[in-house]
Amino acid sequence: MHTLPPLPYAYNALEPFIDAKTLEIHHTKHHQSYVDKLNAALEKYPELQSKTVEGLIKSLDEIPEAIRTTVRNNAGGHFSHTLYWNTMSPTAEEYIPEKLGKAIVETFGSIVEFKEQFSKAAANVFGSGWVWLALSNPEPVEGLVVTTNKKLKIVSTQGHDNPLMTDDKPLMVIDVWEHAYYLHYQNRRPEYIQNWWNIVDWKVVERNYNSLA
Ligand code: MN3
Repeated sequence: MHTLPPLPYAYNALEPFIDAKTLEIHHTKHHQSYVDKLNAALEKYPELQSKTVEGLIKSLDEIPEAIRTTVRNNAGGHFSHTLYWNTMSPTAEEYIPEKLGKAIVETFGSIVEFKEQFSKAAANVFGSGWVWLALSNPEPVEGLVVTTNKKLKIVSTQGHDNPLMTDDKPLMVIDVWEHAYYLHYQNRRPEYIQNWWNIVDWKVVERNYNSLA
C-alpha cells in the first residue's frame, strides 16, 4: 500500500508565499486522492503492489492496459507531489551550494538566467502541469564504456507526467496546477512562481544532485 507522506513542515510554515489553506487542501485532499486512486488501481494486481512508485512509473509498458493510464496519472501525482513538498522549506536559504551552483552556471550561463528560464517555462505550461530541474542520464550501453554525460535541463510536463518517464532524473519541481496557487493568487501564476523561489530548499536539491551526478 502506498501512503501519504507527512509534510516536513506545518501547513502555515510556507506563508506568506504559500498560504496554509492551499497547502492543507493540496496535501490532505489532492495528494491523498492520488495515493488512494493508485492503491485502488493496484488492488487486483498483487504482483505490482511491492513496486515502488518510481518503479511503477519507469515500467509503465509492463503495467496491464486496464490500469496503465490510472497508474500513470496517480503514481505520477504521488511522485511529483512528494518531490514538490520535499524541495520546499520554511528555512530555505537563497545560497545555492557550490557544486550544484557551478553546474547550473555551466549549463545556463548564470543563476539569474537559469531562474528566468525556469520561471518562463513554469508560466508557459498550458493548463495543468509541472516544471522540473532534471539531470539527463543516458543509460550506458551494455558492453561499451560510455563517458558519463549527465546534464542539467529544464523539463515541462503536462498532467502528472514526469522526467522519470524519459529516464531523466528529477532534482526539483514546481506544481503549476491551479490547485497549487489559485486560492491566494487566482490567475496570477507568475506571482506564485516568483514567490516560490523564496522557499526552494537548495540543500535538498543539491543532495538530490549529488546522489545522481
Ligand atoms: Mn498539485
